[in-house]
Amino acid sequence: MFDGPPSAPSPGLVGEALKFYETLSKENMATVAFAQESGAAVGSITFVDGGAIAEAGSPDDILGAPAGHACGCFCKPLESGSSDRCDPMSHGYDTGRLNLPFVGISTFAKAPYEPDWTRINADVAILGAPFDFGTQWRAGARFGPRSIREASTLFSFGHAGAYDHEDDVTYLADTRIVDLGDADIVHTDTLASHANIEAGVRAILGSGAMPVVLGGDHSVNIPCVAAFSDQEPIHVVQIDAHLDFVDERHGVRFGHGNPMRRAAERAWVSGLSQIGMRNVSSTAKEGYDDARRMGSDIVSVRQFRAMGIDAMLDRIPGGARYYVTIDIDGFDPSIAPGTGTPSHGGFLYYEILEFLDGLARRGAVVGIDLVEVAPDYDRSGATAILAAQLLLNLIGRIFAPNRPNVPADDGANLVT
Ligand SMILES: [Mn+2]
Repeated sequence: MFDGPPSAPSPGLVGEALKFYETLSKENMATVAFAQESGAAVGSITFVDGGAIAEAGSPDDILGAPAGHACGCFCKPLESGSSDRCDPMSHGYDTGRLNLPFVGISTFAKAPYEPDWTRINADVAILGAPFDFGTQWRAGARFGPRSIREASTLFSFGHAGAYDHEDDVTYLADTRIVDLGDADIVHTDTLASHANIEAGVRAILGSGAMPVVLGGDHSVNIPCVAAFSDQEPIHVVQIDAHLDFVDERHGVRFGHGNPMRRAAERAWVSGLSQIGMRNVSSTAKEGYDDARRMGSDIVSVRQFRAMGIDAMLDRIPGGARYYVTIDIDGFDPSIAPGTGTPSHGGFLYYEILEFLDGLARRGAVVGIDLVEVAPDYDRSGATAILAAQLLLNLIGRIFAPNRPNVPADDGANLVT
């Protein structure tokens, strides 16, 4: 059957399509535009009360923008991108495909897929790190990136941005996101897998985009932070139920209990704010002693709530370059059960969104990872939806006008 806009129009195609749409749309008024992959339009059809008129026209006449993107959509291309890549937020309700969230390929936020890591041209680049050999209890975070991408389509209706009525701001309207796919993972080989993740993050940083890495277990933070070795110093802000500050156990130094220790050792990490630690099963006492000695500020969920978000923000150096690492188990298992090591007494959504919103006003956010989503423990999908919702709302706020990541017209608040 006829399935969306034709990819190989022929002289008789408009007539064939007319017959099809006559049966489909007899009762309705509808406008249908056709284009071929080369970008040349072959015609448009307007139905009025069951009648049809076919007319020829140029792509711009018919679609308002060059057509024929690789993804098959009819949206406006990215301004600075090539003509084969599209701006997913430019989909309209009155032109082109409707492209509902459950339709199409699940890149993150249905953003363009960029498999060539030498051609990154965006504000934000998404990299999957489906690695979970670093876990010490339940594995499954290797399926985190796919689940977060799938969940993110829920928020990708294409309303030309995301209007927040409380803030009276349309977020994500001008933010260019690309999805690079996943770093290659070599089963049983942690260091090779981590090296591939590091190479991806380095490619993103080299392009000037902000990396957003989808884990994977928390060990993937180790190559992410390693990739900043030739950058200006970063302050690491961690949301997590666990301190992850183990130095070495049975020779293991790159598992998911080690990343904050490895980060604290890096010369380019100026400090750590570790938020959400609670209960048994976090790092042993010597880890806490080491963390404090190495400069960490450690705050539990109950301490965070008692002091409030503003006081928490005041404990973090102002005007710094922040690297944000979010372990989904920092949230309460009642809203995030899909993780390997859940721990009750965790955060709720708006506590963390408001905190991260404040952080994105306090300085530039230069990198993010979100880790430990293990979707098979949550058949509702709510954990992956939480991850996608938090990331999209955070990215929107980081790139909102006049934030430190986005220079004002006079460049006054540009953080370099
Ligand atoms: Mn962790």
